[in-house]
Amino acid sequence: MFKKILIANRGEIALRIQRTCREMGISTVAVYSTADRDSLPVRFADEAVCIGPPSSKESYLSMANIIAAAEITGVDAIHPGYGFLAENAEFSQICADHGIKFIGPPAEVIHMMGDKSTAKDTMKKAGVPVVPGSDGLLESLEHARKVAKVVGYPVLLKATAGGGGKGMRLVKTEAGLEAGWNSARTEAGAAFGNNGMYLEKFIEEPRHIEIQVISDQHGNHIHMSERDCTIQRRHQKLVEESPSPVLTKATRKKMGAAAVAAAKAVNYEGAGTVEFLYDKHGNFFFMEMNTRIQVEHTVTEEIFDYDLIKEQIKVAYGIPILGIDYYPSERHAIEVRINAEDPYNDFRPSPGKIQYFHKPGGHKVRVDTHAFSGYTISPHYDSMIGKLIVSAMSRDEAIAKMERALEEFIVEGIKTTIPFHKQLMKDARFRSGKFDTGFLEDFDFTPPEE
Ligand code: MV4
Repeated sequence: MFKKILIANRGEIALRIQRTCREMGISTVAVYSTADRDSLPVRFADEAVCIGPPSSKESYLSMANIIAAAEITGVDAIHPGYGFLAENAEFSQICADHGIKFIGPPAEVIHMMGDKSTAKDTMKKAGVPVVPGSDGLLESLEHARKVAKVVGYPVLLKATAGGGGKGMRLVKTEAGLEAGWNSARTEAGAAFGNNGMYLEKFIEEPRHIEIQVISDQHGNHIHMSERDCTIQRRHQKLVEESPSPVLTKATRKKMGAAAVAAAKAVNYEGAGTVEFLYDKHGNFFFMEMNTRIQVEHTVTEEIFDYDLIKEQIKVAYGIPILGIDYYPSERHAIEVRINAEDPYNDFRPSPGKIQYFHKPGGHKVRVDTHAFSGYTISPHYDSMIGKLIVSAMSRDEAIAKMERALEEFIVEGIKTTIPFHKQLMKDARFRSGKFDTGFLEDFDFTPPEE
């Protein structure tokens, strides 16, 4: 097994990866910016190397600084976590060139999935359902007009370098196509230095359902069921659960098989997530594939009692996943993201010092966080400060447990999303399980009475 792993990340995920390494007897190297000098991942690491000032660009995104830290400490592998360099094909390649195992897929796979139009074409060829639209990139406005006429309005123009909603335009009628084309292309060019566009029929009131896959280096690919991430705001997930309240056994089976076909088609390696749009008629379509461990991997861990980071490390070392047979779990897990944001002021970031921090506990209540009493949330990084995950034998029981756990969660000194999640757990529509990605657009964000 690897002897030493460098964790090229910070916050809760750095701590999460470190915990598994320790349990596996693997020594850990933390890298940190000067803003994170007093953080828990630095304190608990076997070795820690400062890689720069608070700005991400000069620290957690600096490939030169991270590779230098890896060389100095003599690590066998680098775990990138999520965000930062996790889906950077060049970084995966540089690690390989330095004889350091990148815990994730090879550069070519990351690169291919990062180009959304190419990824979609590859999936279509592999027999994975895709949304009707253009084959490959659009050559001109005229080309877009022709394809839109065939699939029918409304249509979505999407940037091939996009994902997460940037460079995306909804076009309701032919009259709006030219304006949408021009503005999406300009936005994509400025944001990504790539203005390639493709077009799809717009799926109305969809859900976001994704499948966890794991692939080893020997051509074995398995899936670990779905996560429903329909509750999002401006493409930021706030709640994730498994199983999805709407999937039938038959659709779950088909979606799992499609995700495995997707992984096979690209010779995938490591843990990955295949995202699908799920429409109101029960059809599903490939959206994109994330080539990293995701924030919400914990939901899958809780329903299967299975350590996904451990599995990532094992397959990265070359251990096969053969002999594993997954039966559907009987548990229901829900995760809420605890962000340092004011939910009653447009989710505005609320950095600062946490005066008092108390985590909930009890049976099947998990809190993944790097925060503690006296910790200061830096304005330089993501506002997610932790995740609260509960599981039970039914969705209703999981909601009841989540409500109870949220009542025990105390964070003083900064604003957090906790009061919003408390409201959400009481919401009739949320409890019914019948909602789509527009759910939060209609949500009543009136602050609760104290
Ligand atoms: C769509 C769609 C409807 N129809 N594609 C949003 C980000 C990017 N990953 C793709 N997205 C969407 N693609 C078609 N053909 C609706 C969305 C979408 C969305 C998807 C998942 C979760 C939340 C969303 C919020 C708005 C739009």
